[in-house]
Amino acid sequence: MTRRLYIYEHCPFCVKARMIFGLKGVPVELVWLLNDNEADPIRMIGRKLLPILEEDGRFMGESMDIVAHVDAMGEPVLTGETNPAIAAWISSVSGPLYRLMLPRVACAPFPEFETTGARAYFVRKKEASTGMFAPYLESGTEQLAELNNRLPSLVSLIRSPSAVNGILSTDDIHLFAALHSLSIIAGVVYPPEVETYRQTMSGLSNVPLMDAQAA
Ligand SMILES: N[C@@H](CCC(=O)N[C@@H](CS)C(=O)NCC(=O)O)C(=O)O
Repeated sequence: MTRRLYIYEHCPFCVKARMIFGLKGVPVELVWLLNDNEADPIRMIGRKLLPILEEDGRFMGESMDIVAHVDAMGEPVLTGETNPAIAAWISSVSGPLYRLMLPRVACAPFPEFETTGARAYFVRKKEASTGMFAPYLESGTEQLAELNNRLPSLVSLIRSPSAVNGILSTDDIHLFAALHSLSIIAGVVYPPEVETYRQTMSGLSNVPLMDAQAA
């Protein structure tokens, strides 16, 4: 069977879809599209939105649909209960997180930005919705302080480094995707429990963090 996952390296929704393949040990071919490639996603699912899973010429969008589809192959692994406090924590950081993350992503050497046109497309599109990137690259200290203030409250929610609630659940998918986005921001201070969790989850899911590109 041909099984391909079309992704952008920086994209948190693509991270979610990637994770389930690693957690399940299901082989998949990763295909990085250029950020300004509108034609291929539109041909596949009618919208310019990644991730997209292709299986023998059939296409599926929506990260959590892909997660559920892959988890249903054989024995499911995401069998644990979810904790509303995890979703609440993620939404409490999402404002400062995406303000600082997107400008840094725009400067990173990811495959989706291999051409100047693809990088310019990203900057143009995201700045139109979030505002200019420059102030958040030059400073952003207020947002960084907000993130660092929020991280300690995650510690008591982590029950195990290999599953936030003790048993793997969709909370791990959403939480690791947020921590993956956070990893491109230099100056974030991870409490030891959070550091161990994000490293363990990166290993288990086979999705590298962006620490090396942090700015
Ligand atoms: N609900 C979708 C959202 C996916 C999404 O927003 N993907 C972004 C990348 S992070 C995208 O492809 N946006 C189009 C663009 O950036 O041009 C999912 O969960 O898969």
